[in-house]
Amino acid sequence: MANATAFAHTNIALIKYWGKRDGIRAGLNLPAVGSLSMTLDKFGTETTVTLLDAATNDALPSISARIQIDGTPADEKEAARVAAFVDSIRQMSPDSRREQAYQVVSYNHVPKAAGLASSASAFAALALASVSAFGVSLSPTELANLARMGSGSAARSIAGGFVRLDAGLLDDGSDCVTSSVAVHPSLDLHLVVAQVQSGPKEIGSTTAMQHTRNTSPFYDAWVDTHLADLDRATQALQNGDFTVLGETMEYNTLKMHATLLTAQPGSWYWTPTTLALMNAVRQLRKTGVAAYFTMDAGPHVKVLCHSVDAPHIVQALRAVEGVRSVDAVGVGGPAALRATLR
Ligand code: 2P0
Repeated sequence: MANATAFAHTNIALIKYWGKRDGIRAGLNLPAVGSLSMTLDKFGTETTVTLLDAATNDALPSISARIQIDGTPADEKEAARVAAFVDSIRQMSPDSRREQAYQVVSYNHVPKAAGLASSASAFAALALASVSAFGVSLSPTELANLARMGSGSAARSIAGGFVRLDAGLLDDGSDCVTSSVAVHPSLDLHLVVAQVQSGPKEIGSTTAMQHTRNTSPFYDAWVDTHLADLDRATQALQNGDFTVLGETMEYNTLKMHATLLTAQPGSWYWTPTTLALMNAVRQLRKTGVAAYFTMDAGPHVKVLCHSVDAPHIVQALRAVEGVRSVDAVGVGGPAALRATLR
């Protein structure tokens, strides 16, 4: 048996991916809009892909038994999604591994399916572990494209640091690529992540963004105004303009959530605690603390700030009723292999 283990950090979009474009080849999972993210040092996913000999494979009762997430067999839907992704990589193997059975064992160091972007780190780690186990050699750009086919946000968890994903225009996806954004040295950025008490989310982001696209009258405006946000935020990151970065980030997340609120039927990921946290951040700003919020497909609130302000912000957000935990998180590095035994 051979195995490969990879770790990928999760990332949070400062400028959001929300909506897919139809390509001739829908399997490419091409976004309708670009995005810009910060990789998080504390959170991520570790995934091991093990190639199985025939006897071990025969002893495993089902596809779910071959795909384990956080110590338990994946449910059927998750297992099918993971297996389809790994199968597509296995087919690229240069040798007899094209036929080989495998097992996937994955641990999330981030709350799964609750809006903290575990699918980003999950598919980035899975892509890297799979190409290594099956002997497929890819450039970092090709690896990011591959990860995107598993989950759009996963493309941004390959390179580490601050990553921009351009949507591109071509149907073959060849201009939908990631690039690293060099952050101005004066911006020592942290993200304060306030987790709100909640269960698994009711609508997955893939379903929610399709529903929005199909039914919200605001969706076209979201797409039409998005590139201006992406360019403004990218330049602010490069120029060290924290105010422009923060304001653009907040504006962009509120627009994203507005498309979901105005879908038919409308929906929202926020709880009363989410709103209380948004108010708390605006209150902090009134007292001179540079802090801006963003929310993804879940109720949690992430606050962009300078590292020097993080402890004060953590303390303020811990006092908000309904908050489960608050962590200050720095900038994470690239996805990397942990071990490859042959
Ligand atoms: C993002 N989100 O840019 C946005 C903001 C959620 C809100 O990427 O369908 O799980 O697998 O490509 O990557 C979540 O969507 O969607 C996401 P798929 P994904 O981080």
